[in-house]
Amino acid sequence: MSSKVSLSRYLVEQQRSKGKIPADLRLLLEVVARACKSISHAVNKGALGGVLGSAESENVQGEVQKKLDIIANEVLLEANEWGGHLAAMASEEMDTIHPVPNRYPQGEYLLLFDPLDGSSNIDVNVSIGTIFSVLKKPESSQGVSEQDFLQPGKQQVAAGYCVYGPQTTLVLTVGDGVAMFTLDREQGSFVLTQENVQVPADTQEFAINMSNMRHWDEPVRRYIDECLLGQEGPRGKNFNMRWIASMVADVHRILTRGGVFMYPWDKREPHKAGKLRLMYEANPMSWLIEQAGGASTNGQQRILDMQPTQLHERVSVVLGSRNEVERLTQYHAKV
Ligand code: P6P
Repeated sequence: MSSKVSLSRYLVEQQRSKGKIPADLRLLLEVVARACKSISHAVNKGALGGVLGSAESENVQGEVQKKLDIIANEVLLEANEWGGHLAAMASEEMDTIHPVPNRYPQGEYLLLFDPLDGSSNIDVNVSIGTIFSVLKKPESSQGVSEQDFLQPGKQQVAAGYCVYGPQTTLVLTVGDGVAMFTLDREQGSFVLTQENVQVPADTQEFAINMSNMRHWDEPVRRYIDECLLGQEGPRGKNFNMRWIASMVADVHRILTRGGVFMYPWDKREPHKAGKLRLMYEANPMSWLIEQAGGASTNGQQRILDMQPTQLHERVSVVLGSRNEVERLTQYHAKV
């Protein structure tokens, strides 16, 4: 029987034999993984744990918070603030950054997260997840400020998510490809179940919220119209559609079997670049997709090259199978 490789062993090998990550980053990722296990446990309790439903509060995005949004955020804060690896954290659920309290040693990393993405699915038992991104604090910086977080996604040193679905699966990159770890609940540890994940360059599956069709820009309308025309149309093949309304679940499907995911700008709120957040949704997901051979843009520009101006800024997202993303970019260029 082939010996199981645990997340800990994978990270030690990334540190020791590949020199990809320093010990401090390895230890940070171990802590994040343990926090995701705790969140998975809370999610799996569902109604039995009294954790479903609204928290009767709003986050910085003006969205109603679910009880589990707040629980997940607290788990990540408490797990990560004492270890000495971080200078500060930032979360979709918090207005400003959370510096590590002075009573703990300060580290050189910055951790950003969406503690529970897709939370509209919590009460209906559909897959949700935690998304995380790790940056290095600029060495020139004294103390830590929001400005330290405003780095392009290509500066990330680690990125990943944990999807809480039929399995709890942690998906991670430290710049050496993408690896997937499934939670072995009997052992209580994440076990390597796939590495060197590759997104097929072509696909016949798109993911978009079709109810917004009348609000899209012309290039997106053209792309989807052509997909819907199927093999009789200009694409010469039929397409399938999926929309889970949980980015983690949609991206996990694309990493597993290909596809293209779109949440484009639309004219409902023209002042907003898009719905999804750049720093802790689009950037980590874009690095994972690129590390797996896919592509990720805002329709025109590579997302990982974008220079953030605000911690919670939003962005349009087109990511997945490289040839489909490039087709959409061409359609935008022709406008
Ligand atoms: P809509 C979840 O709230 C989220 O941020 C992403 O996970 C998901 O892809 C998207 O919003 C769903 O948005 O408008 O379809 O509900």
